[in-house]
This record gives sequence, structure tokens and C-alpha cells, in this order.
Amino acid sequence: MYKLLTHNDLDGVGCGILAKLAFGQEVKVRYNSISSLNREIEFFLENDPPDTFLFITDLSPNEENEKKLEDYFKEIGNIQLLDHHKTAMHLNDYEWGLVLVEDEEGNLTSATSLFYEFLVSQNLLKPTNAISEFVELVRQYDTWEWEKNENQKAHALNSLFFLVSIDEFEEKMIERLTTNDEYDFDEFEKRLLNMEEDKIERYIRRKKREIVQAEIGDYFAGVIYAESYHSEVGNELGKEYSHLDYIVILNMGSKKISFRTIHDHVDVSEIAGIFGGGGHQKASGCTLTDEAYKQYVLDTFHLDPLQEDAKRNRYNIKQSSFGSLYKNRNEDIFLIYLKSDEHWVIEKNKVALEQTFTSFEQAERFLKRNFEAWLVRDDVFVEYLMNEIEKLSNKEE
Ligand SMILES: [Mn+2]
Repeated sequence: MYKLLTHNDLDGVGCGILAKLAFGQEVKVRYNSISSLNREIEFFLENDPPDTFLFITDLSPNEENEKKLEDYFKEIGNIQLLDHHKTAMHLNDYEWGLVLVEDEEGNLTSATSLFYEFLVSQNLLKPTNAISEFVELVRQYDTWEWEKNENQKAHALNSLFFLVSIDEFEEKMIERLTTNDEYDFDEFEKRLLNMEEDKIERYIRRKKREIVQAEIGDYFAGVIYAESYHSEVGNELGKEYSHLDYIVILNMGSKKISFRTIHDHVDVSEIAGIFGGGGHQKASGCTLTDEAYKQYVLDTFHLDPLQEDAKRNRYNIKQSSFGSLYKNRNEDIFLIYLKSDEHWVIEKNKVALEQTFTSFEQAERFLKRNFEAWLVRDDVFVEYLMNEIEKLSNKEE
């Protein structure tokens, strides 16, 4: 017999599907949240017969169970853990641990891609085009490579995963992967997925108007409440408010926090680690501890949301030689303009700030981090210019 303890997200369930393709009735699969894994490990160690081979994928045990697994392995063997989370690297010290964040070619791995390679190399699963494509879609979604590759199919696979139950998803995929030569969605799914994409877009649009900015330690964080689409919300808000170092997504119902960043200078697995969580450099999570609650909920509750930059302007645009006009909630007016070569200046209510900047991006980042200002719409900009001209002509008279 085999047993698989894996994560309850797309990547974790991808492993479950591969296990069932490889072992059929001979495998028991349990899908877990990060916190329920340790209970399942303890149950296995105490109750499962010793000829059961245990796989753990996409999740890692706590310190106590790490030791128990090592003791069990020394006595009986029959354990293999496969993971790709940076915060699990220490498990490579064990014979039963294989943690790989990047493969030899420099591609980011996922638990599903690692498990697939493992099963194929052990002759436990025969590779096919359909399975390979499915595994690659899961990998691209999980590592967020789909976005840079514009692989909508990978994103759609995750959307489908959330539209149906895990059981139904598993059943659909196993059927499809055993009968088809290529992986594809059926017509009904395609229509459903189009509607789902629209729904996600509307959800994100709303979240863009609810985010607050908080300075925490050395970083500026954007804090938002969201129950669904965490990766999509984190990514889109990260791009919209790129002056923020990372995005904090609070799910009060499940008392969980997700952290996301689009930047390379921040490691959100370290931030989650402060509260006992973990994950990847750009995506991580933890439970909402008292300490985290104080920092992200209590201390930010009174803050007003940020405002998006105007998007459809023709005149007031960024990096314009005339200057770009910004405003904040106190009705302060800011102008960013190029004074001389590589010498960008910020004027606050007509008075130039002391600091100057070598690029527009740096100036704007400073402005947004310190004053929470947004690019105003063309009509505000034009009104501002008219007033300026009026003042000038009054002076001349
Ligand atoms: Mn994963």
C-alpha cells in the first residue's frame, strides 16, 4: 500500500492525481492544509501498517514530526518527501527528503513536477503527452511562470480547480489523462472559465480600492482583506502599487495571512517565518497569530485606502517633460518634473523638496511611499494649468 499526504491546493492535488494514475486503488491520498499535515503524520506513524510507503508532497512537517519521521525511517524506511518550498530546504539533510526549488536548467519546480519526475524515474508511472502537459500547466501556475509566458490555460486550470470540488476535479482529470492524447478543457468548461475570468477581474478591481498602506519595519506593505484569489489579488495589487514592498492578504474567516511580492529585494518567506509560517521568496503564508493580528489588523484599521493612478489620461502622464501632477488625501499638490539631466524634482504645493532623484521612477516611489499621492485625472490637471496661467496674467497686469 501507498499513502500520500499532500497540500490541498492545485499543486498538491496535482500530486494526488499522479499518485492515483500510478497506483490506482493501492494508494490512499489525504489533502491537507499546512496545519492539518502534522496530525496526519502522527496518525500514520501510530496506525498505518509498516509495509505502507508514505509520500509527503508540497508540505513539510514541524520539527517534532521531522524527528519522529527520521526515527521511523531508520527503523522501517518507506518514506519519501518531495517539496519545492525554500523554507523546507533543511529536510535535504535526511535520506527521505528531497527539496528542490530550481532544477538543473534553472526552471522553478513544483511539487507536481518533482513527483512526476520521481514516479517516472522509478518506473512507477509511464509518461504520456497528456500527463506531461498537465504537469507543466500545474508547474507554470504554481510558480507564476504562466504570466510571463501568457499561458492562460495554466491560469484557467487553477480557476477550474476552484470551481469544482477536489473529488470532482480529481475524477475529471484522471479520466481525461487516461483517455486523451492531449490535455484540454471541454466546451462547457471553456464557457464557465470565461465567466470566471470576468469575475476575478471585477473582484480585483474592488480590492484595488480597498488596500491601505502601512510602514512596517524597513518595508512598506499594502494590507488587504480577501477570501479568494489570493495569488491574483497579490500580483495585480503589487503591480498597481509597485512602490509597496509586499502585499499582505488577510483572510479573517480562516485566520490566515498570505504574503505576496513582485519584487526581488524582499523575501516574503522570511516575513511569514516571523509568525511561524513559510513558503517561497515571492509567495508565503502563516496563521493570523496575536502578534500578526496587532501588526496587520489593529494597527492598520484606522487607515484610509490608497487611490489608483488615473489610467486614461492623454495629458497628465508619467515622465512627461511638462511634469506629472499628483494629489493626496490632504489635497496637497505634487509635481514631478525633470529639472536638468538626470535630476528629477518633486514640488509639494509649489515648494521643491530637498531630495532630488536620478530617475522618474525613484521620484515617484518616494512620493508614493511618503505622501500616498496618486496621479490625478486630466480634468484636474487642466484646471491646475488654467489657474497657473490666470495667476501669471494677473501678475503681468
Ligand atoms: Mn506547491
